[in-house]
Amino acid sequence: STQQLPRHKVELIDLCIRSQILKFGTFTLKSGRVSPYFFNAGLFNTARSLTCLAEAFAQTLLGQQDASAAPDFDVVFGPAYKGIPLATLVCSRLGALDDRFLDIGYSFNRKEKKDHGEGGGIVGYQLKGKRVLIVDDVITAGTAMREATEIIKAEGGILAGIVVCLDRQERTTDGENSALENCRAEYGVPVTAIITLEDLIVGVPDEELKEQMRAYGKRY
Ligand code: OMP
Repeated sequence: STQQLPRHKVELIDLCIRSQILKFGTFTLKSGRVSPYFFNAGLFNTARSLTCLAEAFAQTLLGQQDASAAPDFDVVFGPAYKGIPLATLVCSRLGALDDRFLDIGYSFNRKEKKDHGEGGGIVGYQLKGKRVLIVDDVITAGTAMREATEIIKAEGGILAGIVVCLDRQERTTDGENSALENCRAEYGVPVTAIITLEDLIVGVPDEELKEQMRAYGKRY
């Protein structure tokens, strides 16, 4: 049962099922793997779902910050496109919950570089010399995360941590570890997920779907 999961996880998983943010069927992923489930964060598109998501991100983040110290990051960075509303949401919610976060910034990259107006590849808080927390929707093979860390590096930012909404817990083709574990080892910063495939399997009520997800998790 879901009793073993913290409340913010249970509420998020329930919402994802109700709003079909979590879908079941046959989906080809960016990596080419064919999955029985897909998580579409673009469907966090109402006040109700954003409120639930903000709470889940904030609980996850506050749970890993030292309650008596200043935040260990200066900027929340969301990679375009799906990370953009996430960065805004997380930045705003942290500031509302805790005064110590009122001066953190948020920013995102442009997919197309702009050469007029203010120019530059980053919209929002500039990353140069700043400790940057990445927020994103899903980690599968870690390709999107690699791109995000390269943007931060190119802008002179210092990677401080990564939080994703869902860790699909997939191993890379050549190894034992998941993409998230590889990120942790390679970047040497805290890398966490609000929910994992394991959590989804606990939270999904349908036995047949649970079994399909378990089998997929075993294979990849
Ligand atoms: P990697 O770059 O392989 O880690 O895949 C992460 C990206 O895949 C996410 O940022 C999404 O764009 C997309 N994705 C989903 O949105 N939901 C899923 O359930 C699976 C994927 C995916 O293609 O792996």
